[in-house]
Amino acid sequence: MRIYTSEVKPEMDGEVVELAGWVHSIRALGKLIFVILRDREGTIQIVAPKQKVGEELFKKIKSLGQEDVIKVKGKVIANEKAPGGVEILPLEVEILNRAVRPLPLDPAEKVPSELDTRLDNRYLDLRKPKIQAIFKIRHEMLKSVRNTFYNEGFIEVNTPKLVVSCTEVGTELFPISYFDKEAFLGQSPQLYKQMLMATGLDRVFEIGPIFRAEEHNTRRHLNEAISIDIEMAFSDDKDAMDILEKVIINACKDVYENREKELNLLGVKIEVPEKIERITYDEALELIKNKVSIEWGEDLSREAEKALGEVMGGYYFITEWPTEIRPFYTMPKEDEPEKCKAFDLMYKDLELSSGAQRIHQYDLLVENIKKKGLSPEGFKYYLEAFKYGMPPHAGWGLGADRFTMVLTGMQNIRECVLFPRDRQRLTP
Ligand code: AMO
Repeated sequence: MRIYTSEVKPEMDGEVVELAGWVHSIRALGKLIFVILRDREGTIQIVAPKQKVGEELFKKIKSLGQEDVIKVKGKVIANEKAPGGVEILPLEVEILNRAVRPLPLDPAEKVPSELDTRLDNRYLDLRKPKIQAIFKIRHEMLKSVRNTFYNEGFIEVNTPKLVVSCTEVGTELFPISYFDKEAFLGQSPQLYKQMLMATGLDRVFEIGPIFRAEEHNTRRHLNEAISIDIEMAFSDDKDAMDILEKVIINACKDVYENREKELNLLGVKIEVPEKIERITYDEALELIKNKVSIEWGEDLSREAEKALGEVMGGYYFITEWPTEIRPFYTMPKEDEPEKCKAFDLMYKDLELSSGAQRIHQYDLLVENIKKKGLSPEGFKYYLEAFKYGMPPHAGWGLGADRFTMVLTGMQNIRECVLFPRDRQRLTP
């Protein structure tokens, strides 16, 4: 049975094992060949002395080149001098497939490549242990997030991505032709997750793509991103923040505890917060007033986010935003309607999540849609759900790609997506 390179231990000295993977590197020194075999879990040294493996097998091994795919049956040899204290003496080698050389990029990373070249040849780039580490951490985070949702009684749902109306003001939609109708790619599951609150499903979550026709090219924006979304009934903004806090803390803890190897490969030290501080929008303006001046009611500029990130460090919430600059579905505060029950979760200067308690009253919602210059007619089916018994509810959307950036210490969001979509890139 095939095992991973990481499973081969010095204690197994003398045992015969079966391994499969790629030729990471090969070195022939006269009558001795060293092959480094790489699989998902690491690398191992295969040592083939001509005298021991015989003429035929020696010739076969000598014919190998970088990134050929091979299967090896061999004897485990404990050797203190070998990397990992163990090496393999090959008994049988099967060449499963040859790689064309020269390679467009070097997975052994002896020759570094630019991000664009790496993304053009992503399947090769993804063979690098460091790059795989990013996706193993991303996987650990998603697993942890799902576990927290299961433990908190959330039901996983999937909502349509082919839609007719917009949800998030300020972001552009991708139009598509849908037979004889105009349709768009969904920019957020917002309307659907809210409609589900009228069903009694009570607490739902969805992990799925959001599409945003952002024109600008930044290190934190994609045109297709993965959003972790929740909606919870009989709840307010504080309840939603409590769940988000648990999701973040548990994910940090799980990555810290289960992905030490990957974090070390990336040279990242992870912060596991005990609690996430909550400051109001007013307090945020106060904290940065000596560096950046923001008029009350304006959104935070990039400079303001940077200044605030320096003061706050780590994770923090900004609450009680001006109602004017939040989406139509956001619940205003009862006592100060110019402020609303919306929040953002930040990591330093990076926005990771937005959420709010929502308006659950039909009339108020229609009024707000009109106030934002939108047409209630465009929201007909959504609005219907508010007529026949809609409970109070709240929720949020957390950017999975941005959260991965934080957990892996990456500075560019493209590093955290297998095949990123940005202003210039639609392939591979
Ligand atoms: P918002 O538009 O703030 O809120 O999006 C929520 C989170 O999704 C991530 N995100 C993105 N990540 C990468 N590239 C993008 N272009 C991009 N756009 C958004 C961010 C962001 O914080 N409906 C609300 C959520 C809610 O209230 O439940 C919404 O979509 O991390």
